[in-house]
Amino acid sequence: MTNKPSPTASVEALAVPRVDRIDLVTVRLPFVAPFGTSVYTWTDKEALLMRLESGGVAAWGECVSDPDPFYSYETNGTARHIIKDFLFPLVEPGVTMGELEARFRHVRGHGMAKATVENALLHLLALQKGVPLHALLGRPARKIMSGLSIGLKETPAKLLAAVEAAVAKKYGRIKMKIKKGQDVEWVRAVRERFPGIRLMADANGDYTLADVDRLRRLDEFGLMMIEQPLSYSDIYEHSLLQKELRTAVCLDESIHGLADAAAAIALGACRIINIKQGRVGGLMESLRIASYCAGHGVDVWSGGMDETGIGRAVNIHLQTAEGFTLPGDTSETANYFDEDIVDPPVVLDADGMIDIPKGPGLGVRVVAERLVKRAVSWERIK
Ligand code: OSB
Ligand code: MG
Repeated sequence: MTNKPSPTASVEALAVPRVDRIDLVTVRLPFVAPFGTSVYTWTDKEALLMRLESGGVAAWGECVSDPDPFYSYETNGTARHIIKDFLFPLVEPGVTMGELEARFRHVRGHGMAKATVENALLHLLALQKGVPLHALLGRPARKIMSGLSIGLKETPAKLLAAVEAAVAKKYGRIKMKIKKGQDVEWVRAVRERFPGIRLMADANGDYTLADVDRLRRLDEFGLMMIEQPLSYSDIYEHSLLQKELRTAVCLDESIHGLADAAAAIALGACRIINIKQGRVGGLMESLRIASYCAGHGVDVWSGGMDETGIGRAVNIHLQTAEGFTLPGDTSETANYFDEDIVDPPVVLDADGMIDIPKGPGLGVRVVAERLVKRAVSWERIK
């Protein structure tokens, strides 16, 4: 056993700030193009946002759930319910963030709802202290690797065009969605045209162990990994599959916290983990998982949920943490929205890297007119 310092001790010790006002705002932003996966095709982003106001300072958190339960059981509706009726009553100024997290554990699951509150509070604390979020997490600034997630396309030609545009921008790696019947030949087409790129595939749980022969055919393409090939709720069968594949398995949907990550690693169910801070219940649990993986030789990257600029900025700050060794699903704002609700948008530099937004807190500003334009509901809960 190593004696690693806790990656969250300083964050856990922070006191929950007093909050004067809390609003839940739902926004709907059209995507520039539909985003297709094996489970659903989304045409817009409907996000539940939490706005905290304290002493004239406003801080935001974004819930990564969708309006539907197709990626995760959590939805914007369940998150609103859990936040209003169960989490918000536990938020008491003066208790530590660690104590608040322990209180939240009384609520089983609902990590996305928990993360929304935790992230908004950490954002507020960073603003009050006048430091960037990554510094509040105890991490120095650094450039973040980029990565693009390309949805299912109607034709191989459209897929190749999307990959070509991403290669031109120097994305750190390219992920393509696959599903049963839209896999081997589509990956082959990309690989033949772009032999040298860092490429991976995400199945969003579309296969079963009965498909092992088909999945084994992906081994010849030198993929960095295959993400969540089997069921969204499985760990054990992935351990059987990983033994049959040369390609590394990466788990996304199955990992809801450190205990799942530890179980997956102990079973050999994956060699890589996708951390979505919302899915695992917030930034503190993300830091723990990343640190644990670093100590166990498991690579980690930050997933994305097509977030608005609020959640996207959180994911960028998180990637300064120890353990985030691979490019994540962090791509340019323009890949999703013509106009986001925050400024500045995420852009890649000439090397395909991403700068951390400058300034205290998230380093991005919610633009009031755009928020009003995109808001579909506004509820004051305090
Ligand atoms: O499986 O990683 C996934 C988007 C929505 C739901 C699930 C997933 C995704 C993505 C896109 O792959 C990530 C992003 O670009 O933010
Ligand atoms: Mg995924």
